[in-house]
Amino acid sequence: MSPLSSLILIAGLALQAGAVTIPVSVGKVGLVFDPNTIRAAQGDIIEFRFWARNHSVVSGNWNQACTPATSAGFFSGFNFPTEAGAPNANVFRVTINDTNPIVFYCSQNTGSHCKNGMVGVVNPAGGNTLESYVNAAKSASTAVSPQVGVFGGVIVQGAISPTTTGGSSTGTGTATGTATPTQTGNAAGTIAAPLVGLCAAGLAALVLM
Ligand SMILES: [Cu+2]
Repeated sequence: MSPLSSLILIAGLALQAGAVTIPVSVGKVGLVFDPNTIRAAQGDIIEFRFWARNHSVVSGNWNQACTPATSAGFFSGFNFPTEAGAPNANVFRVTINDTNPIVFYCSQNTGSHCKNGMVGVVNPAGGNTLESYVNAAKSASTAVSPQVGVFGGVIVQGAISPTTTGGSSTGTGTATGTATPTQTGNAAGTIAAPLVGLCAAGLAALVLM
């Protein structure tokens, strides 16, 4: 590996080490995101974990409550219908690219989730706060879902294991582990192999005697 690519690798690792994943529960206790005010640094990942009912997450326009951001942003789609009692195994992850204030809301209109305060903010600043948006949402007619499907984040399948969430354990866990020997295939191994063979032969000879 060249010194330059080593440096790039080290820089990449340092960046990853600094970034954190921030879990946000969606609808776990009522029509709320928890937490609903988030401080995130550039590179951090917000992981939306969906609970009962059928919620979504849309990045919003600060100037018009419950409507999508006019550029960039993200939308999870309605891909997380969830039964009561445990979170959906799949999550929606959004990487934060800068520290500008972001607002997001749930666009579920059955129950008027956005209007009823199911919103959250990232890095609030100036007049862009949770309170200002919640107040504006109260007079929104309906919440708008982007018509283009999922964007601005990734759906990660099976990110949440039912065994680690502390929910009622009804899982039928089948062990799928296969004990495959790890093959390191290094030079030392290939040199050592004949030696091991010799030792084995010696042992065999001893046993025979
Ligand atoms: Cu909702």
